[in-house]
Amino acid sequence: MRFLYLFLAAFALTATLAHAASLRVQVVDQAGAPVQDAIVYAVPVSGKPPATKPLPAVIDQIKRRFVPMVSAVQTGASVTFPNKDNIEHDVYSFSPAKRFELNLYHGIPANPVIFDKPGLVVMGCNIHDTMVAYLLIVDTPYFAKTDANGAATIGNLPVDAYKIVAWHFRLMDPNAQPTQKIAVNADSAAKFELQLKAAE
Ligand SMILES: [Cu+2]
Repeated sequence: MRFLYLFLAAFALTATLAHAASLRVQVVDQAGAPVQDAIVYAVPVSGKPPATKPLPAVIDQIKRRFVPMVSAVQTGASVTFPNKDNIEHDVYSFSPAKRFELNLYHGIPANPVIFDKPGLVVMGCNIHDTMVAYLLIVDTPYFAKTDANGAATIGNLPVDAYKIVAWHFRLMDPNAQPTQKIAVNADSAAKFELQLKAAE
């Protein structure tokens, strides 16, 4: 009888662990070179993702650059834009997913910006033309950004079938984001080859 309990406990533990999967994604360009700063995200094929609360994010301004230059949030997330320079910035976007302007400021603006629609928001600074940031708003809590090796891991993914999407700000055709359908198990992997415009 004791053996049966042990067996059941082990079985329950295995079943619990099986619910948390991760997906490793490798992104390369048309020449096979690793692509940094690509966003990959996973949307369950069957129905909607769980109703998770979007995590807030921060986009700093440091030495007249947005840091990070590329990021992603779940739809509904709030983002703060701390200015860590000793000059003023004037952050704005004309993107349809979110038009806004934070008038000339130092330090941390009082109110975060809520990104309530999915899509791409490109931000700039009205004073410094070279400043640019890309924020991809996605309808899922499951996303990650590729590192210098073109690798990203989406963790804490419930075992399920997903549509995996890859995006990069230099995509040749921004409206044609490559997708793959994958049954994600305990430890799954996917690879994307993106057609990118040359870096400026
Ligand atoms: Cu500026």
